[in-house]
Amino acid sequence: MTAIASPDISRRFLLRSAAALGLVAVGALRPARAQTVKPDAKSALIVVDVQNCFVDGGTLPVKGGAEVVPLINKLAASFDNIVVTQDWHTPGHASFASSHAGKKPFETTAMPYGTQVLWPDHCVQGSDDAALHKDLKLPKAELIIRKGFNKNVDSYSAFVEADGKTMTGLAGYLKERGIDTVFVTGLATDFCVAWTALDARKLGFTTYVIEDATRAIDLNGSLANAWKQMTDAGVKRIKASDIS
Ligand code: VGL
Ligand code: ZN
Repeated sequence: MTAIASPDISRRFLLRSAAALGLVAVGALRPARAQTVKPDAKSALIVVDVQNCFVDGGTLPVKGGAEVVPLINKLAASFDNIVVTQDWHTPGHASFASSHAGKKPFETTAMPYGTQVLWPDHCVQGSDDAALHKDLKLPKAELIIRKGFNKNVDSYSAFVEADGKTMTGLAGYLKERGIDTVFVTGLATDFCVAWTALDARKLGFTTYVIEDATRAIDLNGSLANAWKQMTDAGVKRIKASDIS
């Protein structure tokens, strides 16, 4: 007898093939598991503004702000280079609503460098409010960048003040040390984290934001807007569990 498959066998074969194809199709629809990222000697963790002012009990509390602290402490073990930033305003700073007659916090005003959101008085230089969160444990951090200390100019970004031209020195520091990749964490996602990440991209760094190690203010859609701008600029949005 010649080896011709019986109709029964070929039907079973077809069914099995279809099932296999089905599985492949479902697999293709499932989002690809993000590859883990391994920070190397050219990577730096940037911990933005994890200060008393931005957690409960502070002057400009970010919802859930303190929740980033244990995660950042844990992430720090994966990095050789860690930079910390502090929002560090003069009394009577131009970003404070109290410095503008008739203005209330969370309104805006026109500054020579553009529209400025006006905040409650916060993170005044040398105050307990401006101190780093007491549970932040980053003994290896080698640099603290303070920003927003020019009375008439705000600085959400750790790289460039809000005038768009005054550099803080962070880019030079990182570049002189051969660092080409930054991982941004801290507070707040939609202001200082986003502006720092966007400037990092502009300055040529490969840039990640570790989303669950940030918390947002989310003022009038600012969070969605910040993620759109970051994604469009090539900032990579990852989770702490993506880091090996
Ligand atoms: C920040 C508002 C005002 C921040 C600083 O750290 O995101 N937000 N100053
Ligand atoms: Zn500020």
